[in-house]
Amino acid sequence: MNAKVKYWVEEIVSMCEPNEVVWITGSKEQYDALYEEACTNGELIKLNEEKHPNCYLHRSNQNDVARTEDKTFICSDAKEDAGPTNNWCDPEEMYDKLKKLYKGSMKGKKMYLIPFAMGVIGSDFAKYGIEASDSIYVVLNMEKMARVGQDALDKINETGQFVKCLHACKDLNFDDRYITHFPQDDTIWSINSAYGGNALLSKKCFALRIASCNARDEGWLAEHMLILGIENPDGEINYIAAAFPSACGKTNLAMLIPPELYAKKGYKVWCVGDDIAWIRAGEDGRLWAMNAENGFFGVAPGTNKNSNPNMVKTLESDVIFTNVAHDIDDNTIWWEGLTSLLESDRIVDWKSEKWTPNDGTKGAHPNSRFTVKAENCPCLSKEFDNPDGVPLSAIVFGGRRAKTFPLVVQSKDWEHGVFIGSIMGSETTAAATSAIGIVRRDPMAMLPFCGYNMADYFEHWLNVGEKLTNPPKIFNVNWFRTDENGRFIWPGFSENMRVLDWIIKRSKGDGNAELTPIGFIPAPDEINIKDLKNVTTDIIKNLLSLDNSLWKEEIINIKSFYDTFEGKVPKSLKKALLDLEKDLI
Ligand code: SAT
Ligand code: MN
Repeated sequence: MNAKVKYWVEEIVSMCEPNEVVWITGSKEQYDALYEEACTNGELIKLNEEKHPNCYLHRSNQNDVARTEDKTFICSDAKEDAGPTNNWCDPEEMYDKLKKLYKGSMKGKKMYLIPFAMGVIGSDFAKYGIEASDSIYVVLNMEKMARVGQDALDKINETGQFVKCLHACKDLNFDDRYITHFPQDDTIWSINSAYGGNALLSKKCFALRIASCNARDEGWLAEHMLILGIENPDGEINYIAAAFPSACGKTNLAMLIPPELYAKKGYKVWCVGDDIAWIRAGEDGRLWAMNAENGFFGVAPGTNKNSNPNMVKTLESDVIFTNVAHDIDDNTIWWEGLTSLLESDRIVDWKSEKWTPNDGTKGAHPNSRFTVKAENCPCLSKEFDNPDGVPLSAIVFGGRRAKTFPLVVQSKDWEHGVFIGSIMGSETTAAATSAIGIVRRDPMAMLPFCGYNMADYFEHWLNVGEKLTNPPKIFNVNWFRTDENGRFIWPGFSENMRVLDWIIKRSKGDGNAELTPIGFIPAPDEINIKDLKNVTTDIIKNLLSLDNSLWKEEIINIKSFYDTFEGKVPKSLKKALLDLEKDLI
């Protein structure tokens, strides 16, 4: 074993004092035994083998159902390096505090050591980590989400380079919950939570927070983005990476099935990833993107045959469901929106209590999730395992905005695209434990995930663009505009293909657009609405319109957000904001 690995393991073992240390090798026998143990101790419930082959239900502690951003810290040496959007603590102080919490925390328990790769093992893009955890649930989820096992460990032993991830459920005490990152040490310490983004440390903690710091130092981008490929009738595939905040439909968009109008002509959409893209400049002057993960940890409610038929197929077998409702009669699962009709009195809700749809509460937790390997997905891109990733034609930003942002807008150039990304805002969802439905600024959908000062992050984006001779075009979309009754105007889901079609056209220099204060907006007849019920040209015009008075309010809000960076926001972005203000008059 590499000396660095050995040293780290000795250190955490002597601190946590587990009864036993178990290396996860990736063997089927080992996983089978762990599933059996988890079913025996109640951590998992084995579901109906006929209806849900090899699927399991997990219920988390009721105080532990979403990411806890107020308990998430970036412990960089200097406070300024974490920036105003992150909680910061001095690294020594945090290490000292947490050492006391970890001390003896695994007494009587096993410590599992999970070696994993982010990205294709052996790729120049890939990075490696080891997560130590006292949770079988974490082991079994990690097996689906990352490339886990001996091959990853061999790479780590070769180089001695790995992100050191320590996770302990301890007693899930909310007051002593900490999700902490030490970028200067490539270290993550998480304690007292077993929830997804808090406990599957490969995901947001490593692949975004730590990786964004690595990316800053090494000249690439670690982004909260899906990646999809659109194949046209000639067989040409154009790739798009798109950033949306948690629970805004990234997974559905990544697995989109083109509406009949397009499908008949031979259009297809291929999914490369649904959450995390690592993006680098290629020698050809383009940007190349790779999915850092190996599986999907998606929001269950709302997923169904209409919203995401590919995901329904993906979920046919080999899934861990977390906090969904349980039909105890035939031992199957249910969530809001899965099927409409529910013969009930046989359902227990995510809290394991008897439940009917008339109870006025939710059967599945709004942030209930499924964990499944990407290989289950029927529309998985053939490039999924390509060690070079895929070349990007377009980058798309998007938030959940009832009023301000138009259906789609193209930035004037890369720099303006970075500006558009930096002023993103979105109404909050159940993915984090905070108030829901409030607009918060969420640049590049990275607000909770950027491991360093976001003003430096904007600068980094500008620098990356400067080196590209053939940069992707940058767009912003908003599927969520509502009418006076609060109903969504745009049908969304597969119909989003119509917007992506325009985006691809524009990335090739085709298509008509009008220059507005916030960028190029399609001429109304540029969005194909053929066969689309209830969407007229007038509705498209409305969806593409800008309300100057709302935008003026928006600018005040953006200004005060920029101000929180105390002068560090790059000059060119501040100028773009002033230009926007002027142009709106
Ligand atoms: O909980 S996760 O961070 O893994 C999912 C999400 O919030 O996007
Ligand atoms: Mn996400």
